[in-house]
Amino acid sequence: MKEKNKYHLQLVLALIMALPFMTARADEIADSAMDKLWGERLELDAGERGSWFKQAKYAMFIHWGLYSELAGDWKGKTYFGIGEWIMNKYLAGISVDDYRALAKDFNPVKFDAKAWVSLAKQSGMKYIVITAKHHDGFAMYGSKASSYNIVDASPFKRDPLKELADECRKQGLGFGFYYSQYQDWNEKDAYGNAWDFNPKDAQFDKYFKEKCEPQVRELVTQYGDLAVLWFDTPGKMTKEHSMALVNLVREHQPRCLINSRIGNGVGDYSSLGDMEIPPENVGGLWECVDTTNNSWSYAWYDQNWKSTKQIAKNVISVVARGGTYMLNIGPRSDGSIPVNAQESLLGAGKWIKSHAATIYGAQASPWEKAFSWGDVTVKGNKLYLHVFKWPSSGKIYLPGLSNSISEASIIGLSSQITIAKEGDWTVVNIPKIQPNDMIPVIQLNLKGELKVDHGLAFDGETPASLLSVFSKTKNCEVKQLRWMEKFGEWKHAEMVNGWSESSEVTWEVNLRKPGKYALEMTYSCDDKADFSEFEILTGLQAMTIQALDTGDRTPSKRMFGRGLLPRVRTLRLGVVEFDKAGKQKVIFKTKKGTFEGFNLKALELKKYQ
Ligand code: FHN
Repeated sequence: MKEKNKYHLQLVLALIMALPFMTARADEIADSAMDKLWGERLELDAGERGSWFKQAKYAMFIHWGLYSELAGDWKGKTYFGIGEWIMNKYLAGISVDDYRALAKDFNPVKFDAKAWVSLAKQSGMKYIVITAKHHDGFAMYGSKASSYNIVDASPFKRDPLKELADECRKQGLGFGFYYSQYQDWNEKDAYGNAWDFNPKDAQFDKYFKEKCEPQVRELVTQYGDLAVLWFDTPGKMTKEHSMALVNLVREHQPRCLINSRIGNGVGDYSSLGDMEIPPENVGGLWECVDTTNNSWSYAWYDQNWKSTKQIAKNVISVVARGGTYMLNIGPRSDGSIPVNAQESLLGAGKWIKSHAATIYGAQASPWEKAFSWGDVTVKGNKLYLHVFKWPSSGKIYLPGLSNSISEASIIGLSSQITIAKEGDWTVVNIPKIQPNDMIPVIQLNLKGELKVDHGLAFDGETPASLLSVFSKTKNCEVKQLRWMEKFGEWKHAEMVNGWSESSEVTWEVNLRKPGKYALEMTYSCDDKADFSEFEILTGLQAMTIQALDTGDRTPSKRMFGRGLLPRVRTLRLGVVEFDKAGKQKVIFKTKKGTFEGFNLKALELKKYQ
């Protein structure tokens, strides 16, 4: 008994001694785990106020601030990742004094509100959201609430956001502000800066009342009608704080929409994770935010520009899942916009304008997921099949469509299209050679009310992804894994994990024709799960396969010593044979080994050739 008490005392003492370190660690985790700061994915709906948002579908996001001047470099060193975080201790860790000094040289002489708005407009975007204040705390507009702003602290002296707001109105685009309400690295009383300030001394309410609220009041009262107030990283904001901002916006801008990153579930629409295009249809009012390259703000080394086709595809994919795509540009500190971004945006804009009906106001695909050849949007009785990969067979197979088709055409072209029925499959016969359009769109006019069986299907010609999100799981679960390969640049994948000896994942797939097919697996795996065995039951087969280590790391240096860095790869598992068409089960079961550390993204059925 005595021994036990002594042991308890030692344990308590050890815990007390470890407490400061544990707390410091908790702070670090809190401000590094950006994805945790987003909050949960919510299904939100703004009712009638959201109707313009449902029509708009495509917007421009702009990250522009003092960080644009550094462009990813500090004192001769390049910090790879998202440029607007360069001040943070996870990148250069710049002191408040050193960072504030940047304002003296911020002089965007090439800034041209008219050209920026024209770019957005010609790109097919319907509104612009720009950083009024990012986490660095510097206001990019003339703020009376803090002299740390572009008019008072920089040689530029002008208010570029006023010029942009006016120009948007002139050119008929919506306008909105990004405002970082919780993190302000310039303020000791706000959150985020644990390298200059002690987070334990922060009096958040003081910062909130003296800077955050007054600045949001300026934004909602001095820039005319706003389409959107875009808040970010709500972290541990209380509901009272979130509501105070909501009320402020509502009082002065009753039609303005607020995104979910206001926190506490009080926004009008949901912002999914950064750079996240979901694999399944998502309900409610939502957006996907993404960038033209990798960093949000300008970074000199970041040349990973999305192509014209990639941008158009992303717009289509987001609309086909039911959302709005807000695509970011990072202008340089002189106000110029990188030409590569401009070219791709304008190219995509040209395509969007000539296919406007398939995007603006269009609804999500009734199949609720993409096909490997492309994706579908809907308007009234019209289906729009956007063909990303033109099938050389000259056939597109649509599963489970009950309607008959009164008219079929390729938008903007006079090519011949015929329709045939093969059981519950609709066969769209198209020219074997892709018409002269970056992404051709086939329009099908339907008779009667749209009715689709949206279950998984495999046409035997184009690959079918049996994604984990579309499976039924037993003794395991589908979870979204998020990781960054460069700081702040998020990757997302829904994976099955939490395996045990009795885990089972089942998909039901509608097969168009019997035959032999190749089966592949997309997964990630660490060395602990290396060699573990799984059984796949489908068609005439019972196949045993072995997982190979893909090189997953936990904790990973790239995740700042926390979290997992998955290395996703695709492995060809073998050949499977089906002796009949129609709905079949594909069952994936654990068999032998240590399964923890194995993440299954999808199985794929492909043509066996
Ligand atoms: O931390 C910010 C980041 O810098 C950028 O502004 C993105 C855009 O969605 N939001 C935060 C991270 O999610």
